[in-house]
Amino acid sequence: PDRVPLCLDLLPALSGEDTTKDFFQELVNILLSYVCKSFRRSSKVLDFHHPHQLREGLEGFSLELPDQPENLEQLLVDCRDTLKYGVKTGHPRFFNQLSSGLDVIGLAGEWLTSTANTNMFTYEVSPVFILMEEVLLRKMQEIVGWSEEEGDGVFCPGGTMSNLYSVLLARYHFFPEVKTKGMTALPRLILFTSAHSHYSVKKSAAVLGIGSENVVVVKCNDRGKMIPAELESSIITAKDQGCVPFYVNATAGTTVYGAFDPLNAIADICESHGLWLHVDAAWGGGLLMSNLHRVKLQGIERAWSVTWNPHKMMGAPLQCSAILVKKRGLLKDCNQMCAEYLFQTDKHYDTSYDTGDKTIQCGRHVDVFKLWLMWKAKGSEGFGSQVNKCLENAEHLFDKLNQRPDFELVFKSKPEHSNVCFWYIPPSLRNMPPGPERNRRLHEVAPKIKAKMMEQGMAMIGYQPLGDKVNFFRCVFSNPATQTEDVDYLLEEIASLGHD
Ligand code: ABU
Repeated sequence: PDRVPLCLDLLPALSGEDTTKDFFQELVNILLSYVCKSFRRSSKVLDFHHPHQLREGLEGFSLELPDQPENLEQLLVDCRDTLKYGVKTGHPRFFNQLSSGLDVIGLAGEWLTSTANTNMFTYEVSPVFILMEEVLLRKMQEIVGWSEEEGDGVFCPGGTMSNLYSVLLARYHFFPEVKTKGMTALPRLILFTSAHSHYSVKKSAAVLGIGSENVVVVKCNDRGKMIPAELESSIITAKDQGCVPFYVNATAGTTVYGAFDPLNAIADICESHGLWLHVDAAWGGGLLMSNLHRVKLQGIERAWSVTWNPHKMMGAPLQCSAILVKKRGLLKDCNQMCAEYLFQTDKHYDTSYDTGDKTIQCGRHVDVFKLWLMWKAKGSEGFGSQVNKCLENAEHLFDKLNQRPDFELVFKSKPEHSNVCFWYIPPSLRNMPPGPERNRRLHEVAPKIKAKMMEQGMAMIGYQPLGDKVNFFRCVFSNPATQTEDVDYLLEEIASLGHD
């Protein structure tokens, strides 16, 4: 046609094949150009605009939804602009989040997954993906150290949901009547987690009707590890108060410090008090792939459930998060509702593969194919090398910080994970004595540097306060594209933006 094609000219339109192919060819060019730029150090990590600027529309990029269809050319421009104003989380100088990097095979897997556009609830609509999930879960359980008779699990939307599953399952394990009778049938339940653990444990207690006030926050040492003696005394106190402790979350790789709780000591306490031990290894689970670093998770095999996010340290595209459960059958017993329109028991195949009824969702995205494909491409050893490299970068940063008088480490010992926490000390604060005034001013340094960094767009790093520590930077490495030169660049960038 003379006119510019519209979406009505694409498949399923009669003779829509050529237009569809042309459209996709153009789209692939846009995506490939973005992928290549993401790895280029000369390109920006982000092209920052404030929400009101983006909302108002920039250079023809409008978020408003039209009544009349836009043509395909305009849609391609919209696709290009969407990427242009986003953040290149695969850039070697993106240090902002635990999930970073752009794994090419993983991306191919995600593209295929979207193309298949199916649902993980039944074998009849996802035969291959359901079996892939089984294979991946088995492999991960083996790596955790569970026997062949043990182990179940499911991929779900993120670490918070995985942790929610763990609390749900623990409660059901001890009080199966909760499924039908609700919380009124139960005594006052108490769960335990460390001061440095992820906020999702409290959120789970709130969501599940247990109440966030019934989460006991156990003290940590200076390094952010749970103190086992504190855990034990908190359990005893809760029992003395007539409450019923049932669950302990230990963290393998805390969000900010990257600390590993002492799993064996915590498992001993859980065993002696008959409590469910969950290990939140959302961040630290990836270290199980490394022969050098898996020792940091010693004792994880004693957990009753484990959260492990391959979209963090293993570099799988978002989202890819597993909840692994030691006791087989518990997921199903806890969550099954037997909807007859979906989970018919008289199907002509083995319906134990209709895994959807084990989950708290109905429809479920296919999160497994990209990980399965990455595993094929790298092998377990490839993941191990990737993890080792990220931890080498962390050590490089730690060494550099130790050598520089303009930076101060938040904790002085070598990082256990790839988290390195530090302050930049501007010249005006260098000779100030420690105290509230110095803290007040230091608290303002990291946000100001980050704001300038985002405006310039050449790197990105996160900051936060924690406990009695004022705002400090947290640098994390999970992107295998990052090299030591990027680490050096980051420090120079911070020093130049923060110098006063
Ligand atoms: N717990 C989700 C990851 C948070 C982060 O990237 O810092």
